[in-house]
Amino acid sequence: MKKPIVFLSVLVLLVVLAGCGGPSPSQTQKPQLITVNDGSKNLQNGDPVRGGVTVTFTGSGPADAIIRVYLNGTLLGSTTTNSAGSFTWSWTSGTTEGTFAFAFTAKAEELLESDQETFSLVVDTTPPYFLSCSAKADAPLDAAPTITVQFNEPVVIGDVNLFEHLAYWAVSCVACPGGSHFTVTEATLEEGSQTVTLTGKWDTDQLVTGDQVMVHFIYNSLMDIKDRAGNAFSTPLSILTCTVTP
Ligand SMILES: [Ca+2]
Repeated sequence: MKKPIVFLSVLVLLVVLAGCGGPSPSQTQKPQLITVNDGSKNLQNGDPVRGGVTVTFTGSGPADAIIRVYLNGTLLGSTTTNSAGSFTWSWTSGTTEGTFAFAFTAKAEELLESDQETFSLVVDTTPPYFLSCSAKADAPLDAAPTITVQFNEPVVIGDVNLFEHLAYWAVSCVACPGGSHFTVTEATLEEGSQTVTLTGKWDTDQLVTGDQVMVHFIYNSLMDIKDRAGNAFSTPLSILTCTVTP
């Protein structure tokens, strides 16, 4: 006699439980970014961009929803998705360097604002340049002496062969009481694209501690040196002085 009542009770309990489980039905589905483009290429999360560049964010979310855009935690603007759920939103970088952390949320009518879809960009307005050189003493007739030259940041070089051509590199002595002597026989852009190694002649060249040497680099625009954001190297002549260290 009690079986139908137990069965009904279990059924009611199951219905109540089903209504409580799963994600909150009152929150809007989170939007998704599909492409972020700076006008010439697609950007990945964390990529650098130049100043004054318009970045277009394209994404999808629930149809006819409000998309809110936050920058570093503050509401910056909003747009809406169309009936197919697509949205685009643009932002132009300024002269302020640093990391810009964007967060996108969706809000459909009658529902709560969604969780955030995040994307960061690093604004870089400084063109690459040669920061320093370093020279280590070497023993005569030992391995060839080397001098390294460092950019301030990793670079992207269009024509590495031209960049490494000896016509554009020279080393001279500023003050060499120790008798340092260096003729560039090879210029090599190292992995990481921030350091260049200049190699001298192993038999006639030497670097002596305390001497001061000077590296000259002539820029040819066909080398097409840029930083990762796309700022162009533009110094016609770079001169770096370094003291030979032990
Ligand atoms: Ca830069």
